[in-house]
Amino acid sequence: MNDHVSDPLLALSPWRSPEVTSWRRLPMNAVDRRAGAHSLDGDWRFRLLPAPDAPVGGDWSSAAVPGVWTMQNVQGTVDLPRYLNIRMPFPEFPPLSPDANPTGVYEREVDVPADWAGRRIVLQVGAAESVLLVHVDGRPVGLSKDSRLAAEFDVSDVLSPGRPSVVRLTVVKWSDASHIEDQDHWWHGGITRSVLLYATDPLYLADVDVRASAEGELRVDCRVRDAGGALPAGWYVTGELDAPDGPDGPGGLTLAQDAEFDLANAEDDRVSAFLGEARLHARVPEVRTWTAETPELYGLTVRLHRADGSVADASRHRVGFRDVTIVGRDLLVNGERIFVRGVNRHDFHPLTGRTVSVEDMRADLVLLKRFGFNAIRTAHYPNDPALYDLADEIGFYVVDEADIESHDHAHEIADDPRYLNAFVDRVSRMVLRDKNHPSVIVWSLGNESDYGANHDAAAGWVRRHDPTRPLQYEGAAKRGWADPHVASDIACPMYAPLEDCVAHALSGLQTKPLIQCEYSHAMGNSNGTLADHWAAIEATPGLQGGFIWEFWDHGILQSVNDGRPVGRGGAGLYDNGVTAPGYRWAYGGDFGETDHDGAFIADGVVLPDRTVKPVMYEHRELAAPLRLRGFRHEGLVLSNHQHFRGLEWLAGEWELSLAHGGTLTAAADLPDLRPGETAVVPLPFELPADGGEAWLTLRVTTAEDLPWAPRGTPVCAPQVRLRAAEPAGAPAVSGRVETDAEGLLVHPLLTSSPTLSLWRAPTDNDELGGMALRWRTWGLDSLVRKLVSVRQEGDGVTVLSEYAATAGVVRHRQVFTPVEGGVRVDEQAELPEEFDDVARVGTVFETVAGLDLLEWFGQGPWESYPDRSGGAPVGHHRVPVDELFTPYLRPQESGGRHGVRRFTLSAPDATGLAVTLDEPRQISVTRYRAEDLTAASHHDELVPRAGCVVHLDAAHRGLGTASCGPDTFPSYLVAPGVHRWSWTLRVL
Ligand code: IPT
Repeated sequence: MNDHVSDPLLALSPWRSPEVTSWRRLPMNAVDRRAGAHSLDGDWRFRLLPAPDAPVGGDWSSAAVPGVWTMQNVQGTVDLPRYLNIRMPFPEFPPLSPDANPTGVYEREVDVPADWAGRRIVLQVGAAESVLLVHVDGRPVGLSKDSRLAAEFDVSDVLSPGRPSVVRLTVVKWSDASHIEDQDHWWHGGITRSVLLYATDPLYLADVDVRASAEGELRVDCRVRDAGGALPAGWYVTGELDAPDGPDGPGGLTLAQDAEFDLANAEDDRVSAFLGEARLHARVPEVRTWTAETPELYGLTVRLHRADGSVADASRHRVGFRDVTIVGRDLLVNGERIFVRGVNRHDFHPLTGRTVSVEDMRADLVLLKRFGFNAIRTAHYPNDPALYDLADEIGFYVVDEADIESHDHAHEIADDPRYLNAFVDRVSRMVLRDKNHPSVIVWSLGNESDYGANHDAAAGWVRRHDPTRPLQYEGAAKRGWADPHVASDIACPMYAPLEDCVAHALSGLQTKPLIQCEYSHAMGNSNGTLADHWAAIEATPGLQGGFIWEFWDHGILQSVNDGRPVGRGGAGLYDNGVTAPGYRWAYGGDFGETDHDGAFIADGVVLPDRTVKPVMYEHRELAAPLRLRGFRHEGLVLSNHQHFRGLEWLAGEWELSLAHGGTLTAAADLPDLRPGETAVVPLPFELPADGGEAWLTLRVTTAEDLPWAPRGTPVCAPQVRLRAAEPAGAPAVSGRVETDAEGLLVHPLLTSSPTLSLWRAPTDNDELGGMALRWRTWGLDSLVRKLVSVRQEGDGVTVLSEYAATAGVVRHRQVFTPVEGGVRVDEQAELPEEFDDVARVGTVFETVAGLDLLEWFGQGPWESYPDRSGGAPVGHHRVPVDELFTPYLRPQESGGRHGVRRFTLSAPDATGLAVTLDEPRQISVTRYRAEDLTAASHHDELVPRAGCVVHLDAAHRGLGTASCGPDTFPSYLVAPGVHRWSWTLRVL
């Protein structure tokens, strides 16, 4: 095995040959062989070579399989994770790759169970990137590309039961295939999914294709093969269908072989006896249909019998009866127009890179389900096979995407005939693997690869093979959302401005459903205007939703000390998104790369440890299955906003929050409503005459234990205002206020007096959208205050000052008036016209240490901003100061609370301060100054201050999504001109 030149697998340099997609790889199929298989997972001998044709000399170390070597501290490994979005990590043009090409050689002894003698033995490698070469005892067995799908090889001839053999898997990192695996995530190298051996009878089920319609039609096509070539006479298949309640429940069926199909085959002289095809057929009475809301799964066992009736092979499937159709410009599931509340999901883990366990995937889906998501796009490649089982079971619509992204060389590759085979190979193998999953409702040809003949070829294959599902491809849709002649049945743009989507839907020209494949980029503190998007989607026929980009922040847990990924052992080193001292969430540039795309890899709705970002609460509310509206003071309108089910799975509790009173609760009886129905219910409370502003919330939870949520899990909290706030009278003047020589307020609880703030630590959107650059250019990050005058007027003090920036001067006035127990502050700032879009206009001050609890009346309890506040109901909230802040990977503006009317900051002995605002305002209370956050690139660099940094904003800019996509809407911008705000500070 040391003579590489004579090894045909190496001699042909397959890593430089896009035409070669595999050699001796078995056809992809949907027969699940995991049960009864012999796992080869565990530690393998490992060598990292500098190139695929380098000699395999020297010492072996060991590496975990599955696992990428870039995440393991394998002895001698110098190849670390690397993050680049679009640009390739090497300069070679397709199909070339660099000569310096890390190549992992994995080896281990394999003992085949003795009772496998005489059986057909198959080696399955779950996934390896990007070229896999397989040898057994030095003999070439096969090769495969297509890094996110399994490769199977028949090893019956090279493995003998009872005699140990050496299996070698050589994984070449860079190849022609890397150019079509240029997705926006970390580059790694290794084997990312399980390796196993399984055995079958020589007579075996080569594939099973299940079609199950919402009308209860079940058709199962079986492909039968024999290792000897010719099929033995007399074989037949049978099937058994268990109803969703299990094999002992009612409604099971026995499926017989379809004689008409056999007859048609027998009469068709193109069909030889060699072609083992059989069909099972049944019509299921009173079928329980599958939807994401009602994931009803039947169990199916297909058995292949020999002529004597004995079973040669069997295959288990779960069947969901459902239809997907496009009618006009609507995507329908079982005839109903659905909303797609989707997210893009990568296979990602902060300790393993790409290897995800079933428990990990279940945790992802359970979380998404709890936060109202009903759809996943498997960006940008077929995800781990278990993900689809879980989606079937928990209930998600899946857009299944092929592993094709040629971003950096998209235009060259889309029409390059050398890559034609690879495109068709990747798309067809995905379809062959995943076709039986009811969750998969749409196929996607890949991502960001321009549009060319190679796509049309793949589309042609899919349309012929699976006419039961629509097909989408953003690159094709780019040529025109209404163009009927492209390889996309859905207009699936990315980051399209909302107004363009609405205009298209209203234009009369729309021909296809409009479902954005990516929108609302979740990088850092983001997802502004999500509520506006959903208001428009729900109000505009032709718009059906989209997939938020994306689920994960792909931070890798890294030891700051040695700069290496921590790897599998790091489980206890993070909690609630925060890493232990000495560790951090690494992003692009943290592994010594000079060329990288920084924190653009951290753009998910969850932090790397799956801690939810505040946008998740917003999403949960926007997806509420139950809606609430006020009705002419006479009652409330409740509506069932689901597509397929009633409200029986939900329980409710009314909550009345009074601004000047407490919170009252009462049990809620939810009406019996079918989807789309509404009911008027009486007000559950007599509204007390006093108490001020009043809000009624319906706290909706799960009524029973569900596979994805225990009973009592919050589902939504729709809210209506029952009474507006009365304008407050001016408090009586009392006492005196003290200012210093600079006109700054002197107060025993403040360590830094209230001054004007126009700056926030730029969010990723502010930075990448160019706003932060403008603010810096204007000098808003380094305002210089100059006192103009201090005047004692009556009992108060009026302070005029100027805040000089590079590009203009902001005149500021503070009027301090002593009131009972404190001071009232009336402020005014005049922004010159040049400052036509600033981050905030407001007050900042700092408190003494020890005031560690924030209690407020306003929106909450989680973080909210002017254009991301839909999921934060108004009420009385209390949160420790240290928990107000969201640790976005790259430190930035965080911790804001919207619509706050008043708050207290207190010590455990209830002393502290109270602030009342003139109207609902944006505030934040954190341990960091904006400049602390601006200066840091990771959280481990931040030193929390002992006191609190408090911002009260007259106006605060929306967050938008400008790091990739539209900025916030004009109504959420902070305009120039005069801003006025008032607040009262009292000592508790
Ligand atoms: C789009 C990509 O499809 C996705 O992988 C990711 O990179 C996302 O953007 C941004 O995070 S492509 C972009 C050029 C619009």
